[in-house]
Amino acid sequence: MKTSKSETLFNEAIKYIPGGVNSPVRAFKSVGGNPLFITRGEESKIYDVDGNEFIEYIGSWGPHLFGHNPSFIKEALLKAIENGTSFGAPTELEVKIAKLIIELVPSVEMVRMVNSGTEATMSAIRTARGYTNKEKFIKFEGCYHGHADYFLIKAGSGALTLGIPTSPGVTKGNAADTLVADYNDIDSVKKLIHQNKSANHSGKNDIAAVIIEPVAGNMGVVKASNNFLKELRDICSEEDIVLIFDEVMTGFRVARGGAQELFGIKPDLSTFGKIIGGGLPVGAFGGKKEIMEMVAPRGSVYQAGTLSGNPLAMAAGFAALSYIRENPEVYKLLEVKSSYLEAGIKENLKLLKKNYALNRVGSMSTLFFVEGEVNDFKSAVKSDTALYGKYFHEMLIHGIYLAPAQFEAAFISTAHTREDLDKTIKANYEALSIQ
Ligand code: HOZ
Repeated sequence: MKTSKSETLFNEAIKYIPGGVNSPVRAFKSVGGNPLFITRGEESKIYDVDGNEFIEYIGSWGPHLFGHNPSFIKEALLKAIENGTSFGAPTELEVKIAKLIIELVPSVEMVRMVNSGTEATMSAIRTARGYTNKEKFIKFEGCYHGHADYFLIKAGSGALTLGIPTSPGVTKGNAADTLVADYNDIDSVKKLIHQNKSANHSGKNDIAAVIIEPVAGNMGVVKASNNFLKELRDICSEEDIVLIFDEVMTGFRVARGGAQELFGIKPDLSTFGKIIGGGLPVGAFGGKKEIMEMVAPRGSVYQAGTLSGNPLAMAAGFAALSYIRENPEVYKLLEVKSSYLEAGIKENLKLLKKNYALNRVGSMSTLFFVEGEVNDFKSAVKSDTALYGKYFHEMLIHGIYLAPAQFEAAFISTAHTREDLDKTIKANYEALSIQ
């Protein structure tokens, strides 16, 4: 595979951009080698500067539910751009997209648009703090909620991959407000609440929120158990703690109404990103009216952004969400494609006598290079990341582009064809056989 143009660009990039990239995971650091510079995406494929073509399973880390550059999003964008790129003033489309999100996700009664998942999660935490008048919050080891200081404590995704789950630069004060529980372990949550009450000497907790990825995508795909989430919901209600589902990855992806629809559990607040912007930089947070009415200018919790509700981003997002509303069969199609790929890989593993864990929820999946089950952070990090690196490069040579890190998800789109999936299954067999 020719990569000389990507190499030249990367050598240039590292002089001007930290690590040569604008987001760490894409630098290939954990799998070795240099990143490929992409020129174009069309349906299930991307193309790099050296002219290589790949069937890819990142989909810009989730948003491309319909593959790259679908015509209905492109048309919506071209139409919107005729009228200007940004006003910093309200537009009709913001009202329409808010109504649509509320229709698709029943727990959301009011919603605020932001520019990224990180903004969504940090605004949700601030709102929960304002609402409860409490300061601390609980997150789970291995979950990633963006890069606000207080989330970078035992975080997943790039922070985990690069060995900096708790980042330098995070103050002791910030870290002290973040309590960390174990994923899928309700006793660890109960223990933290109990300890917090004892430390307060008041019998009352000082915990504003519990934030969780109901299907974790940032330690690889790990599904929360139904019981665990139900108990979490009950505890939060009993203890006056705001339950936040971080659905930045899962929202509108694992089901029309996100993971909360799959589990049948209503969080108090939800955070979204990715698909909600149809591939443009968008996030949102929303939930119970009573809580969302705390947000300025209706309430006193400050939250703002010039580019929030940007007309181009709203046009792409509205096109994506309208498509989902009008074509509910999208999720059946994704399930058919995803289960086909899963069955093919499982068959390969069987033939090769490798008992690796393959976790899948809808169109998100992770093949962990560890034998046995992966259902929490501790089992996820037992994966052999060096082996994953070899696998990643072998797949690349076979024309399959996966996440350049073990602790991420693979995303399927409706644009992946049977031929794409068969090629992927064949490549998977060959890549696994040489290990
Ligand atoms: N944090 C993203 C993965 N969970 C990666 C973002 C990127 O590199 O674009």
